[in-house]
Amino acid sequence: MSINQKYNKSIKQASEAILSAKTIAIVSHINPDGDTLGCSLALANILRGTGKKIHLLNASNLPKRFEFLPGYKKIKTEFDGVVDLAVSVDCAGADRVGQHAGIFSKARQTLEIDHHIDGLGYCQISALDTEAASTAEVMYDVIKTFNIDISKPVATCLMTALITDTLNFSISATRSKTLRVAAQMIDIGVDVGYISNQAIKLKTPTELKIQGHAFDGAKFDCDNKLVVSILKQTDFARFNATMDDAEEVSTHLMCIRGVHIAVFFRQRLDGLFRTSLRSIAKYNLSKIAKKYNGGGHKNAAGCTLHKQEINLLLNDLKKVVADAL
Ligand SMILES: [Mn+2]
Repeated sequence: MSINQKYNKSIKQASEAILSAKTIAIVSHINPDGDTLGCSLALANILRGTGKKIHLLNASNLPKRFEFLPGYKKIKTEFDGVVDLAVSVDCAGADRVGQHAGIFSKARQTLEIDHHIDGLGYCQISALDTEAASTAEVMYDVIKTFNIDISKPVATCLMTALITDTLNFSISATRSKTLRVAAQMIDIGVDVGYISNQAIKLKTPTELKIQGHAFDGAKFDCDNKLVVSILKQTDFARFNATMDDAEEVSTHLMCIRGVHIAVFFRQRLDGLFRTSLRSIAKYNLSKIAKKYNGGGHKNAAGCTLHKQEINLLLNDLKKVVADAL
Protein backbone atom coordinates (compact mmCIF):
# COMPACT_ATOMS: atom_id res chain seq x y z
CA MET A 1 0.00 0.00 0.00
CA SER A 2 1.33 3.45 -0.89
CA ILE A 3 1.62 6.15 1.78
CA ASN A 4 -1.35 7.87 0.19
CA GLN A 5 -3.53 4.77 0.24
CA LYS A 6 -2.51 4.08 3.83
CA TYR A 7 -3.44 7.64 4.81
CA ASN A 8 -6.79 7.54 3.02
CA LYS A 9 -7.59 4.23 4.69
CA SER A 10 -6.76 5.68 8.12
CA ILE A 11 -9.03 8.68 7.47
CA LYS A 12 -11.85 6.31 6.55
CA GLN A 13 -11.25 4.25 9.71
CA ALA A 14 -11.16 7.42 11.81
CA SER A 15 -14.40 8.60 10.23
CA GLU A 16 -16.17 5.28 10.85
CA ALA A 17 -14.96 5.15 14.45
CA ILE A 18 -16.26 8.67 15.15
CA LEU A 19 -19.59 8.17 13.39
CA SER A 20 -20.32 4.83 15.10
CA ALA A 21 -19.40 6.01 18.63
CA LYS A 22 -22.15 7.33 20.91
CA THR A 23 -19.80 8.69 23.56
CA ILE A 24 -16.52 10.35 22.58
CA ALA A 25 -13.70 11.84 24.64
CA ILE A 26 -11.66 14.38 22.69
CA VAL A 27 -8.33 14.95 24.43
CA SER A 28 -6.03 17.84 23.52
CA HIS A 29 -2.41 17.95 24.67
CA ILE A 30 -1.01 19.44 27.86
CA ASN A 31 0.24 23.04 27.63
CA PRO A 32 -2.20 23.39 24.73
CA ASP A 33 -1.57 25.41 21.59
CA GLY A 34 -3.93 26.68 18.90
CA ASP A 35 -3.62 23.51 16.83
CA THR A 36 -4.65 21.03 19.51
CA LEU A 37 -7.46 23.27 20.85
CA GLY A 38 -8.66 24.41 17.42
CA CYS A 39 -8.80 20.86 16.03
CA SER A 40 -10.46 19.42 19.16
CA LEU A 41 -13.13 22.12 19.10
CA ALA A 42 -13.62 21.77 15.34
CA LEU A 43 -14.40 18.08 15.84
CA ALA A 44 -16.68 18.75 18.83
CA ASN A 45 -18.52 21.56 17.04
CA ILE A 46 -19.15 19.63 13.84
CA LEU A 47 -20.62 16.74 15.86
CA ARG A 48 -23.08 19.05 17.65
CA GLY A 49 -26.62 18.02 16.91
CA THR A 50 -25.66 14.46 15.97
CA GLY A 51 -26.84 13.18 19.38
CA LYS A 52 -23.38 12.04 20.47
CA LYS A 53 -22.15 12.75 23.99
CA ILE A 54 -18.86 14.60 23.63
CA HIS A 55 -16.37 15.14 26.46
CA LEU A 56 -13.74 17.78 25.66
CA LEU A 57 -10.72 17.28 27.89
CA ASN A 58 -7.43 18.98 28.61
CA ALA A 59 -5.17 18.33 31.60
CA SER A 60 -3.69 21.87 31.76
CA ASN A 61 -4.87 25.41 32.28
CA LEU A 62 -6.07 26.82 28.97
CA PRO A 63 -4.34 29.92 27.54
CA LYS A 64 -6.74 32.85 27.67
CA ARG A 65 -5.91 33.97 24.14
CA PHE A 66 -7.94 31.05 22.78
CA GLU A 67 -11.06 32.07 24.71
CA PHE A 68 -12.62 33.28 21.44
CA LEU A 69 -12.75 29.72 20.08
CA PRO A 70 -16.34 28.44 19.90
CA GLY A 71 -16.80 25.83 22.66
CA TYR A 72 -13.67 26.84 24.64
CA LYS A 73 -15.65 26.92 27.90
CA LYS A 74 -16.82 23.33 27.41
CA ILE A 75 -13.29 21.96 27.83
CA LYS A 76 -12.95 20.22 31.20
CA THR A 77 -9.97 19.01 33.22
CA GLU A 78 -11.55 16.04 34.99
CA PHE A 79 -13.21 12.91 33.62
CA ASP A 80 -13.26 9.36 34.92
CA GLY A 81 -15.94 7.68 32.82
CA VAL A 82 -15.68 5.13 30.02
CA VAL A 83 -16.33 6.17 26.42
CA ASP A 84 -16.93 4.34 23.15
CA LEU A 85 -14.11 6.27 21.52
CA ALA A 86 -11.15 8.21 22.92
CA VAL A 87 -9.55 10.62 20.45
CA SER A 88 -6.19 12.30 20.99
CA VAL A 89 -5.56 15.42 18.95
CA ASP A 90 -2.09 16.72 18.02
CA CYS A 91 -0.40 14.66 20.76
CA ALA A 92 3.25 13.73 20.18
CA GLY A 93 4.03 11.01 22.71
CA ALA A 94 1.95 9.25 25.34
CA ASP A 95 2.69 11.77 28.09
CA ARG A 96 1.06 14.57 26.08
CA VAL A 97 -2.43 13.57 27.23
CA GLY A 98 -1.30 14.09 30.82
CA GLN A 99 -3.59 12.57 33.45
CA HIS A 100 -6.03 11.40 30.76
CA ALA A 101 -4.05 8.31 29.67
CA GLY A 102 -6.53 6.15 31.61
CA ILE A 103 -9.37 7.19 29.30
CA PHE A 104 -7.48 5.56 26.43
CA SER A 105 -6.85 2.30 28.28
CA LYS A 106 -10.56 2.04 29.22
CA ALA A 107 -12.15 3.22 25.93
CA ARG A 108 -13.72 0.66 23.58
CA GLN A 109 -11.82 2.19 20.68
CA THR A 110 -8.93 4.65 20.45
CA LEU A 111 -7.93 7.08 17.72
CA GLU A 112 -5.14 9.60 17.30
CA ILE A 113 -5.34 12.49 14.86
CA ASP A 114 -1.93 14.07 14.50
CA HIS A 115 0.99 15.30 12.42
CA HIS A 116 3.92 14.51 14.75
CA ILE A 117 6.48 11.84 13.88
CA ASP A 118 6.21 10.21 17.31
CA GLY A 119 2.44 10.01 17.68
CA LEU A 120 0.71 8.74 20.76
CA GLY A 121 1.82 5.15 20.18
CA TYR A 122 -1.09 3.35 21.85
CA CYS A 123 -4.12 4.04 19.65
CA GLN A 124 -5.83 1.44 17.49
CA ILE A 125 -6.38 3.92 14.66
CA SER A 126 -3.76 6.44 13.68
CA ALA A 127 -4.81 9.23 11.31
CA LEU A 128 -1.38 10.72 10.89
CA ASP A 129 0.27 12.87 8.24
CA THR A 130 3.78 13.89 9.21
CA GLU A 131 4.01 16.15 6.14
CA ALA A 132 1.10 18.26 7.36
CA ALA A 133 2.02 21.67 8.76
CA SER A 134 -0.76 21.37 11.32
CA THR A 135 -3.12 18.68 12.60
CA ALA A 136 -5.89 20.83 11.09
CA GLU A 137 -5.02 19.43 7.65
CA VAL A 138 -5.70 15.90 8.90
CA MET A 139 -8.76 16.96 10.92
CA TYR A 140 -10.17 18.63 7.81
CA ASP A 141 -9.87 15.33 5.89
CA VAL A 142 -11.67 13.50 8.71
CA ILE A 143 -14.42 16.12 9.02
CA LYS A 144 -15.00 16.21 5.25
CA THR A 145 -16.02 12.53 5.28
CA PHE A 146 -19.02 13.33 7.53
CA ASN A 147 -20.78 15.17 4.68
CA ILE A 148 -21.95 17.83 7.15
CA ASP A 149 -21.62 21.47 6.06
CA ILE A 150 -18.64 23.09 7.77
CA SER A 151 -20.13 25.98 9.77
CA LYS A 152 -18.34 29.25 10.48
CA PRO A 153 -17.58 28.22 14.10
CA VAL A 154 -16.02 24.96 12.88
CA ALA A 155 -14.07 26.84 10.20
CA THR A 156 -12.87 29.39 12.79
CA CYS A 157 -11.48 26.54 14.91
CA LEU A 158 -9.67 24.92 11.97
CA MET A 159 -8.34 28.27 10.75
CA THR A 160 -6.98 29.03 14.24
CA ALA A 161 -5.16 25.69 14.21
CA LEU A 162 -3.68 26.44 10.77
CA ILE A 163 -2.67 30.02 11.58
CA THR A 164 -1.03 29.20 14.92
CA ASP A 165 0.92 26.08 13.92
CA THR A 166 2.26 27.76 10.75
CA LEU A 167 2.82 31.17 12.43
CA ASN A 168 0.59 32.89 9.91
CA PHE A 169 1.65 30.51 7.10
CA SER A 170 5.31 31.46 7.43
CA ILE A 171 7.06 28.22 8.50
CA SER A 172 8.75 25.90 6.00
CA ALA A 173 6.27 23.08 6.62
CA THR A 174 3.54 25.26 5.05
CA ARG A 175 2.54 23.40 1.88
CA SER A 176 -0.03 23.91 -0.84
CA LYS A 177 -2.53 21.71 1.00
CA THR A 178 -2.20 23.94 4.08
CA LEU A 179 -3.26 26.91 1.96
CA ARG A 180 -5.97 24.96 0.14
CA VAL A 181 -7.59 24.02 3.46
CA ALA A 182 -7.20 27.65 4.61
CA ALA A 183 -8.81 28.85 1.37
CA GLN A 184 -11.83 26.66 2.09
CA MET A 185 -12.14 28.24 5.54
CA ILE A 186 -12.00 31.73 4.01
CA ASP A 187 -14.73 30.75 1.55
CA ILE A 188 -16.85 29.72 4.54
CA GLY A 189 -16.37 33.22 5.93
CA VAL A 190 -13.76 33.15 8.70
CA ASP A 191 -12.17 36.45 9.72
CA VAL A 192 -8.43 35.86 9.21
CA GLY A 193 -7.33 39.17 10.73
CA TYR A 194 -9.44 38.67 13.85
CA ILE A 195 -8.17 35.11 14.39
CA SER A 196 -4.55 36.12 13.83
CA ASN A 197 -4.89 39.04 16.28
CA GLN A 198 -6.55 36.95 18.99
CA ALA A 199 -4.44 33.81 18.65
CA ILE A 200 -1.02 35.26 17.84
CA LYS A 201 -0.47 39.00 17.69
CA LEU A 202 -2.17 40.64 20.68
CA LYS A 203 -0.31 40.54 23.98
CA THR A 204 -1.07 41.59 27.55
CA PRO A 205 1.28 44.05 29.29
CA THR A 206 2.42 41.16 31.54
CA GLU A 207 3.29 39.00 28.52
CA LEU A 208 5.32 41.81 27.03
CA LYS A 209 7.20 42.44 30.29
CA ILE A 210 8.08 38.82 31.14
CA GLN A 211 9.12 38.17 27.53
CA GLY A 212 11.25 41.32 27.54
CA HIS A 213 12.96 40.02 30.68
CA ALA A 214 13.66 36.69 28.97
CA PHE A 215 15.24 38.46 25.97
CA ASP A 216 17.22 40.78 28.23
CA GLY A 217 18.80 37.81 30.01
CA ALA A 218 19.50 35.76 26.87
CA LYS A 219 23.04 34.39 26.62
CA PHE A 220 24.85 33.57 23.40
CA ASP A 221 27.26 30.74 22.71
CA CYS A 222 28.90 28.96 19.74
CA ASP A 223 29.70 32.19 17.89
CA ASN A 224 26.14 33.48 18.53
CA LYS A 225 24.63 30.40 16.85
CA LEU A 226 23.19 29.15 20.13
CA VAL A 227 20.97 31.37 22.27
CA VAL A 228 19.85 30.37 25.75
CA SER A 229 17.28 32.02 27.99
CA ILE A 230 16.05 30.98 31.44
CA LEU A 231 13.09 32.20 33.43
CA LYS A 232 13.02 31.04 37.05
CA GLN A 233 10.10 31.03 39.43
CA THR A 234 11.48 34.23 41.00
CA ASP A 235 11.20 35.93 37.57
CA PHE A 236 7.59 34.87 37.14
CA ALA A 237 6.83 36.09 40.67
CA ARG A 238 8.52 39.46 40.05
CA PHE A 239 6.31 40.17 37.02
CA ASN A 240 3.27 38.39 38.47
CA ALA A 241 3.34 36.30 35.28
CA THR A 242 2.42 32.70 34.45
CA MET A 243 4.37 30.19 32.35
CA ASP A 244 1.90 30.81 29.52
CA ASP A 245 2.76 34.51 29.51
CA ALA A 246 6.23 33.52 28.24
CA GLU A 247 4.97 31.00 25.69
CA GLU A 248 6.34 32.78 22.61
CA VAL A 249 9.89 33.44 23.83
CA SER A 250 11.45 30.48 22.02
CA THR A 251 9.84 31.50 18.73
CA HIS A 252 11.12 35.06 19.07
CA LEU A 253 14.64 33.90 20.01
CA MET A 254 14.76 32.24 16.58
CA CYS A 255 14.15 35.68 15.05
CA ILE A 256 17.67 36.74 16.03
CA ARG A 257 19.78 36.90 12.89
CA GLY A 258 22.51 34.22 12.86
CA VAL A 259 20.93 32.03 15.55
CA HIS A 260 20.81 28.32 14.66
CA ILE A 261 19.38 26.90 17.86
CA ALA A 262 17.34 28.55 20.62
CA VAL A 263 16.76 27.01 24.04
CA PHE A 264 14.29 28.41 26.50
CA PHE A 265 13.94 27.08 30.05
CA ARG A 266 10.95 27.87 32.22
CA GLN A 267 11.05 26.76 35.83
CA ARG A 268 7.82 25.15 36.97
CA LEU A 269 6.34 25.38 40.46
CA ASP A 270 7.80 21.93 41.25
CA GLY A 271 11.29 23.22 40.38
CA LEU A 272 11.67 21.26 37.13
CA PHE A 273 12.46 23.15 33.92
CA ARG A 274 10.12 23.05 30.98
CA THR A 275 12.47 23.24 28.01
CA SER A 276 11.60 24.50 24.52
CA LEU A 277 14.01 23.86 21.67
CA ARG A 278 13.90 25.55 18.28
CA SER A 279 16.30 25.36 15.34
CA ILE A 280 16.87 26.10 11.69
CA ALA A 281 16.22 23.27 9.22
CA LYS A 282 19.54 21.41 9.29
CA TYR A 283 19.31 20.18 12.90
CA ASN A 284 17.20 17.40 14.36
CA LEU A 285 16.02 18.44 17.80
CA SER A 286 13.43 15.70 18.11
CA LYS A 287 16.30 13.23 18.65
CA ILE A 288 17.89 15.34 21.38
CA ALA A 289 14.56 15.97 23.12
CA LYS A 290 13.89 12.22 23.11
CA LYS A 291 17.17 11.59 24.93
CA TYR A 292 15.70 13.67 27.78
CA ASN A 293 12.30 11.90 27.59
CA GLY A 294 10.77 14.68 25.51
CA GLY A 295 9.63 14.81 21.92
CA GLY A 296 8.32 16.99 19.12
CA HIS A 297 9.26 17.94 15.61
CA LYS A 298 12.63 18.10 13.88
CA ASN A 299 12.97 21.87 14.37
CA ALA A 300 10.67 22.42 17.35
CA ALA A 301 10.85 20.06 20.29
CA GLY A 302 10.65 20.06 24.05
CA CYS A 303 11.40 18.18 27.25
CA THR A 304 11.34 18.62 31.01
CA LEU A 305 14.63 18.75 32.88
CA HIS A 306 16.00 18.59 36.39
CA LYS A 307 18.29 21.50 37.23
CA GLN A 308 21.41 19.33 36.94
CA GLU A 309 20.43 18.23 33.41
CA ILE A 310 20.46 21.77 32.01
CA ASN A 311 24.21 21.79 31.42
CA LEU A 312 24.13 18.28 29.96
CA LEU A 313 21.58 19.41 27.39
CA LEU A 314 23.51 22.60 26.62
CA ASN A 315 26.68 20.54 26.07
CA ASP A 316 24.76 18.25 23.69
CA LEU A 317 23.53 21.28 21.75
CA LYS A 318 26.99 22.86 21.58
CA LYS A 319 28.28 19.58 20.18
CA VAL A 320 25.50 19.47 17.60
CA VAL A 321 26.31 23.03 16.46
CA ALA A 322 30.05 22.23 16.32
CA ASP A 323 29.42 19.02 14.35
CA ALA A 324 27.34 20.91 11.80
CA LEU A 325 30.20 23.29 10.95
MN1 LIG B 1 0.38 20.79 15.78
